[in-house]
Amino acid sequence: TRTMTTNRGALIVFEGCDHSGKTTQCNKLISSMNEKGLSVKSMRFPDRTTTIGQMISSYLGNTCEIEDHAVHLLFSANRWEMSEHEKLLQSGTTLIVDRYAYSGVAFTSAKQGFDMQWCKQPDIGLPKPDAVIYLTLSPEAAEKRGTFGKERYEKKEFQQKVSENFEKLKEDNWKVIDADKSVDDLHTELCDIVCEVIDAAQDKPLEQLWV
Ligand code: NYM
Repeated sequence: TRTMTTNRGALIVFEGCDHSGKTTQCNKLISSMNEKGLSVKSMRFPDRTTTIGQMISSYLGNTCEIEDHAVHLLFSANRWEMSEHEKLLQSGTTLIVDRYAYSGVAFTSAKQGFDMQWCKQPDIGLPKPDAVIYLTLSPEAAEKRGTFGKERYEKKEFQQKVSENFEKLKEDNWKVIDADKSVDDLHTELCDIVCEVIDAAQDKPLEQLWV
């Protein structure tokens, strides 16, 4: 006899440099998938609504200083405190996530004296994304989209190091997408990819990150 099981949802992460359109595209995906009646939920990291998230937000806004190792661990802790969302995945909800552990590693290891292996350590064992959609944009194209904001890390040289680090983190679950196109064209492209990922994830067990 066949037991009735609900197909699990997919864990889909968006990464990319500033101005690549991650947040815009995540929001558009959520609304169009909701319209289709699919069960989806958005998440973003850092999640600034928790106690840990508020500390991170003050750090990013330069209203407080936190030692570099310590803040790296806070970003990771902020993901672990959301890991109960694995239950949502198992019950059939797809999660669209704006940044994840890859940002954690790419940003911290852009600082002096941090090696990538150390940076990965605290996130080992988190739910592993079924796909990482990495939006790329040349520095020239990014610049046309506006100036950097006032938050920590929003400097051209630092961002350059960050994108080099993202390149080193690519694994076979990554899909590299050129973001230098209109919002609507990119959205159409991403809808197709996301649907494929959801289909493919259904019968696969959820894995653990960097294990
Ligand atoms: N960031 C984000 C990190 O340094 N480590 C992390 O683990 C994560 C998830 O926070 N410049 C950095 C990247 C961004 C900043 O992100 C805030 P956003 O998407 O602008 O709110």
